Amino acid sequence: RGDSGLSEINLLKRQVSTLEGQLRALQSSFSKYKKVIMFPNGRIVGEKIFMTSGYEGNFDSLKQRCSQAGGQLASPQNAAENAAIQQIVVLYNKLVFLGINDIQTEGRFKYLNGENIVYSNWQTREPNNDKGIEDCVEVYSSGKWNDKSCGEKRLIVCEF
Ligand code: 289
Ligand code: CA
Repeated sequence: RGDSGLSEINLLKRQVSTLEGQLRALQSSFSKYKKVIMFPNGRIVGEKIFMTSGYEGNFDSLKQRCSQAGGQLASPQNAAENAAIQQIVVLYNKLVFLGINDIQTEGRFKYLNGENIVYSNWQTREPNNDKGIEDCVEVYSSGKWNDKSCGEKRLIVCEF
């Protein structure tokens, strides 16, 4: 009984050490695949991944495409997330629309889930609802935000 208990422990030790080796190999291969997949169109910030496909369209079309892909239109909640989106704007030299708007109540900007925004990075004198038709939010190459007509075409950036 004593001997068989010991050999069972030794067997388990060998199995754990094999699994540890396999886990290390998986981790190193996953880290490489992450780099490949993120190059050059994706950015990782904490748990979030921002990604563009290069598609351009109006707000509704961008929103639909992100949701069809299982994500949502980029909705930065802090400066680091906004900086990641800004990098994509600069890389493509194209402005993007965020998953933020004040369609429901003028001047009250919300995420797509209806919650009030917790972070903003407005350009000076924005949002100005120019001509009374600006309910969506575009990001300039400076990372600053401008409210803009949702019918304009902008670069897609989804978050996953
Ligand atoms: O149609 C007006 C927009 O193109 C933008 O024009 C100016 O840059 C500013 O008035 C912006 O607020 C405005 O969205
Ligand atoms: Ca504006």
